Amino acid sequence: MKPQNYQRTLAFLKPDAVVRGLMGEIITRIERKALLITALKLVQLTREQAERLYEVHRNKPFFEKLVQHVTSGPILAMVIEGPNAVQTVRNLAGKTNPFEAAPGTIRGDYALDITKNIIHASDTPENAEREISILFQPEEIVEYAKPTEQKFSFSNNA
Ligand code: FUP
Repeated sequence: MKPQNYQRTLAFLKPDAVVRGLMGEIITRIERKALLITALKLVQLTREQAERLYEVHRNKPFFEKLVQHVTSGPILAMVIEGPNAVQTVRNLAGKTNPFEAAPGTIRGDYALDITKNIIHASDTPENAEREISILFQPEEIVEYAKPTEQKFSFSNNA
């Protein structure tokens, strides 16, 4: 049974993380937290996808630089599920500005630059669904559970 607060979220590792060879380390942190990755792919974002992902920031001074960065190379996009997955992944990511992000968080440990801040993570369940639909087809998301969450049936006919 999935708990009531079970959610899914969208995260992606930005090109700075991919080209620095940090994909494995960051995926490990997500897995260590016992979250479930239900979709994962390397994507070259189009400008249109990047603009849609960051549309709330369209009028901000950093928008162009941000779009340039996330389209500068591949991103690793993933759907992540678990209890309070939206906030849980944001907690793993840390504060937006790496200068303020605590050591132990992904941004706190790996980033120095606010644009190249390693990871994007949706900020609400509604935005997660919107962002997932920009990056994934429904059939790319796989439904499964970890062995510890599965129910096992035992035969007692022996
Ligand atoms: P977050 O949800 O932590 O990714 O933060 P925001 O939605 O506020 O910002 C989205 C992205 O815009 C950040 F990942 C980095 C970039 N950004 C800047 O480059 N400069 C800023 O002053 C704020 C955000």
